[in-house]
Amino acid sequence: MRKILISLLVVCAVGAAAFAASTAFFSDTETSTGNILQAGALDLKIDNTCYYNGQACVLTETNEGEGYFWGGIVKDGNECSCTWRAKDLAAGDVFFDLRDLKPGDWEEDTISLDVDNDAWVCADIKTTANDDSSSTEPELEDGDVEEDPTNDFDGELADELFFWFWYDDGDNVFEEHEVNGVINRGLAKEVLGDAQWAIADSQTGQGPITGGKTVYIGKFFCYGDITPDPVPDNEGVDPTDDSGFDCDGTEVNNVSQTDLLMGDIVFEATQARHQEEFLCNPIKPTE
Ligand SMILES: [Ca+2]
Ligand SMILES: [Ca+2]
Ligand SMILES: [Ca+2]
Ligand SMILES: [Ca+2]
Repeated sequence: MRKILISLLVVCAVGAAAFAASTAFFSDTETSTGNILQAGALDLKIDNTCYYNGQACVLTETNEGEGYFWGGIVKDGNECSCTWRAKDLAAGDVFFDLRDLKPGDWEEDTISLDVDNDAWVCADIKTTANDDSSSTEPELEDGDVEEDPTNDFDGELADELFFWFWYDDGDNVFEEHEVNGVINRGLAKEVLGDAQWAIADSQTGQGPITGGKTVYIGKFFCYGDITPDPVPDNEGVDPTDDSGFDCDGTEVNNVSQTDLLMGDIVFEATQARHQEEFLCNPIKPTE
């Protein structure tokens, strides 16, 4: 009986093999390999170009290689550092580093902001010192009091430096078509202080900064009074020719001699996608 059963199993196995060999199925295969989900980048890069009293800080060839010099004139003491190519800012990258200001001095510099993805951008400006620094005789004769070394905010320079910030088109010149694009203007003590500025947020009207596009912020200060005198459209060259402002230091007296203004400027970019209502200065809920 056991032998018969084995024979039947063999017959069945042979039958199954014969069936498989004589039958086919339609089939199709689609393959997707290497699927990727990767986070995008949001990397803000900043460059700066500056002009001091009509001289440009420019990259210049030297015997040792390259360096930045006022007016491109290579000599000791004529180095400058406020022009640089687009990069991530690091320690020592400062927009202002001027230590011998005189009434009537002015500086123009244009900041370029580049993001690689659509972004809202805010600027956070904080004055860290407005110090008397030391007291000169003319300073005291003009009514200042002796420098207080324990007080970093006893100076008068923030009362004398007038600033003007605008959306520039990249030529570093304040032009007629830019008079409606003023971001801020006023004395340093009024506009710097501790401020959060909306360069591009949901209320500034131009939408986010587009990835790959450069946004320029023109910045001008005068040690004295500024009178805007915008250059006609398409006639802007650069501030060695005409900045679009007149700077008048005749009303400045001696109380700000040796005074020192220090501050930090932080640019912050945040993704625009999924943040359509983003504000640099969010409205605080009322309690
Ligand atoms: Ca002083
Ligand atoms: Ca002081
Ligand atoms: Ca311009
Ligand atoms: Ca002073």
